[in-house]
Amino acid sequence: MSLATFNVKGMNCSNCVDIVRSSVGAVKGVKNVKVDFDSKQVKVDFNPAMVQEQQIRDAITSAGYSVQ
Ligand SMILES: [Cu+2]
Repeated sequence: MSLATFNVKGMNCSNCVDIVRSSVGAVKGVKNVKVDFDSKQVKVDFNPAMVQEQQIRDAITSAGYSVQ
């Protein structure tokens, strides 16, 4: 398992948090997603044999948010 932290821009309410969490959680190979609204950090546990960090970034940007 790998852990990656993403700084996400554009989350401004709890609904955004839910959207980011479910979008990233739907990526195959992602095991756990923690979204911290205050720090705007998204911590993702994933299986590096199944998914790469770039695909997680893509899921966040596809949902309408940007990753720094
Ligand atoms: Cu929102």
